[in-house]
Amino acid sequence: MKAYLLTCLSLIICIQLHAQNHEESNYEESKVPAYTLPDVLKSSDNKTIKNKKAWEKIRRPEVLTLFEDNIYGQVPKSFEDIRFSVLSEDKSSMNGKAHRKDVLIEVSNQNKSVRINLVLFTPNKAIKPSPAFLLINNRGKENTDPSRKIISEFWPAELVIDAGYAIAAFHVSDLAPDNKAEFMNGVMQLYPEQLSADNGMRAIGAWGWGASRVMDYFVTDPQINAKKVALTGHSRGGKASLWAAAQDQRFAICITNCSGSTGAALARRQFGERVRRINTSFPHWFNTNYKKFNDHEELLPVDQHMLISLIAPRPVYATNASEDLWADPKGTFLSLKNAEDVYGLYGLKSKLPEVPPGLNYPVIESPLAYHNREGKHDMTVYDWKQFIRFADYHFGRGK
Ligand code: GTR
Repeated sequence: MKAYLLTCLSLIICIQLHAQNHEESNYEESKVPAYTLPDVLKSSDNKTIKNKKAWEKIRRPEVLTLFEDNIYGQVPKSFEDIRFSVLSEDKSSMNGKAHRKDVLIEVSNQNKSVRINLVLFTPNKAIKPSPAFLLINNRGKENTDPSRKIISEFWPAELVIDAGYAIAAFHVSDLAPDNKAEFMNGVMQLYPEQLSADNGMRAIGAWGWGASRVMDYFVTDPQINAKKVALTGHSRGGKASLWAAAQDQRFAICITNCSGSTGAALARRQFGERVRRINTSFPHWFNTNYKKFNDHEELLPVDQHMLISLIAPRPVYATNASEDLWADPKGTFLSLKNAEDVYGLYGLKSKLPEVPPGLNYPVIESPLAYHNREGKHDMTVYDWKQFIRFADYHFGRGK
């Protein structure tokens, strides 16, 4: 009887919680609260930033620290050792079109090490080092199958190779397993002090850190043009791609696909997934300080347009999908729009329209690019085709 009552009680609590979660999320534009974004071009001592020199010297470092302290956590820069080894390779994979290398990247610090397994294909038709796409893979490893027995739309490697790019991927679990009980069993072991710091690194930071270690490898590989690497990620991987590109200026392009809350979408709109929700469902993604902003997005000293601004003058492409209101398509577009001023300091003019473009209407020939694809929360061949066009344009490979 007691057990029965307990089961009933927990069921009622579950139903209530679910209803609450649902209520918590707003999907109506008319219910978006009035908000004022923090001014990306106003320094902490209230000076207006008027040129790129002042941006780079004063404001950019300030904004980077605000994101570290309040959201993503510190990014450890040093380690004792890094080693690269090619575990296996196939010079004529994809029917002779590509050279595959399985690269092991081993990083050690404080007597601990982490092993990043990189899957890499380079185009055999290349006569020069190839520009590359790197994916932070947050889905199953089968999506980046090195044997190409499984071909996934999430990582259409053949398409990218045909376009003349190298394509690479690593899996987030190599850096930090994606759950609150195990995320510390990876990079965090190399930096144990991070765990107790309120602004310590967490899973998203660890995945971004991994992307930088792959870049450390790219600069040593003569088949790769490390000056032309586009970092991509979907959803939680897209949050990590933005943070990694903000931190590591060696990434020439950043692509963030359906990244939503604490990715490319503005927090202050409180549309779709909110800060409390993300911190509750995924307490291991962001630092401890971020929890202070549960239900208080308006108190954040930053908003996500400032994360995009940190990537300037490098091109950023953000996307959404029409059925993915959880990731706030309009808030993503507005985030890009509000980063335009910083790109302007570099003399770069965004071609984004004043209001979000229609569905399947990519705006590509712009340092700040955007599309809202018809369909679900996903990364598809349609998305990748636009990413290739974007890279072609910015890397001067356009026809
Ligand atoms: C959702 C989460 C989003 C997004 C997504 C994903 O459950 O609420 O922030 O990251 O997962 O990664 O697919």
